[in-house]
Amino acid sequence: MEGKIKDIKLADKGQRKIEWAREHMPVMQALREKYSDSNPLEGARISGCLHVTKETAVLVETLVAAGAQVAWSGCNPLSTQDDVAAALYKKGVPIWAWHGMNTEEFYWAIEKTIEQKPTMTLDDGADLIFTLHNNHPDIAKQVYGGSEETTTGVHRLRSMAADEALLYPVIAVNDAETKWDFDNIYGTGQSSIDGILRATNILLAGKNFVVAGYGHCGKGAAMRAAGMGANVIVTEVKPTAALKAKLDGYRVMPMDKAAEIGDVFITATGMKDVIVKSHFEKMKDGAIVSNTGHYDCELNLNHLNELTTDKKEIRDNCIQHKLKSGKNIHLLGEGRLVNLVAAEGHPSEVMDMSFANQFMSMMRILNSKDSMENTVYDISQEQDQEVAELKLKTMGIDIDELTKDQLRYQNAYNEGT
Ligand code: RBV
Repeated sequence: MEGKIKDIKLADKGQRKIEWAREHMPVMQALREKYSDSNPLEGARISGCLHVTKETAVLVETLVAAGAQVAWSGCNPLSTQDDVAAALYKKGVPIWAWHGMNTEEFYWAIEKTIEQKPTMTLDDGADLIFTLHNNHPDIAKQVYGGSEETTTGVHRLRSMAADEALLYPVIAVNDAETKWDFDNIYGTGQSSIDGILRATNILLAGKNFVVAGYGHCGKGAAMRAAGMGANVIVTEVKPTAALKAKLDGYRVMPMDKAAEIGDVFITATGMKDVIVKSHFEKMKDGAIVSNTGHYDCELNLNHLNELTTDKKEIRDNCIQHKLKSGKNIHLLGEGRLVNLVAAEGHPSEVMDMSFANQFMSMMRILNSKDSMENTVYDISQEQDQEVAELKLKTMGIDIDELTKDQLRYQNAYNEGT
């Protein structure tokens, strides 16, 4: 069997987790039922680089049920759930992923998935696409297309497309309404708070909770922290986003000021060096710092380490840094995605829609590969509405439909008062 995981003995536990996720992902179940007889992905070789979670396992199962040949690696060294990886391996999925892999092992795992010479790629953060482009342009040129799950990845791929550096078309799953309005807001919001609480068990009510970045993810974290009684402070660089945060009822100020009064910090910007030495120096004794952005560069950990005289693990995923000044700062999840490192990532119900978009993107690439150009494509309006409609249906919710007369009115320009 091809692959490398931590421990096959964890497979049964992983299997139970996957069953739980499946029950909470009815759209994925509907897709599986629809396509498992006709096998429309027959002959497709899909290499995936995406967090190995119970939800991802449901996506993998669905791709396999539709006929695809799949090879998988994780997209973050600390997000792999070893029991889920073991369950996938036991089912016969070639998978190279374990919790705590180092950087060299991380890229080795991606290389292993490239050995199957993929016809399609499925990324979260674009590390697989980059590795293919940098190390195997010959294989990349044969790839029909790929999809990208997250904001950071899409951002970089759009830069590549602008430089005409893309060797195959990519679909920006992240930018779908049924992805970022749900996964990024409600998924990140809940799971990031979940991660912070599992790592600290602090009371959020009454705390100053600093959110850096008020995009979809920051908005979700702010909303959920406020809902638990925290005083939310937002830091931003974009005027419109700062204004939205202010009108949503939060305090807005520069990080220099927020650093002095924050009890808990979470970065959600996609930018590096959001919290640096001068901020760590200003923080209160006992401050808690975390990140929910894709890469671990938002908190400058070199700076934190330079200020540190002693470190100890206080709880799982919570390291106490004793600073030269005598203060303590607590770092959660090594500055990596706190929701996936200290908790289990986004809940299944939102991943249901994100991964339905992933599945449909694979189908779209296979069906339209001959007409697609080497650029970044958005998900179509039709697909967005289809996913939302399916989700509503599984929730037992009916909605209204426009009448013929209303449809006519919608496009008329000659009717006034
Ligand atoms: N994410 N996946 C999960 N439970 O499988 N949780 C979060 C899961 C994805 C999410 O879609 C986001 O865009 C990405 O992780 C960030 O790397």
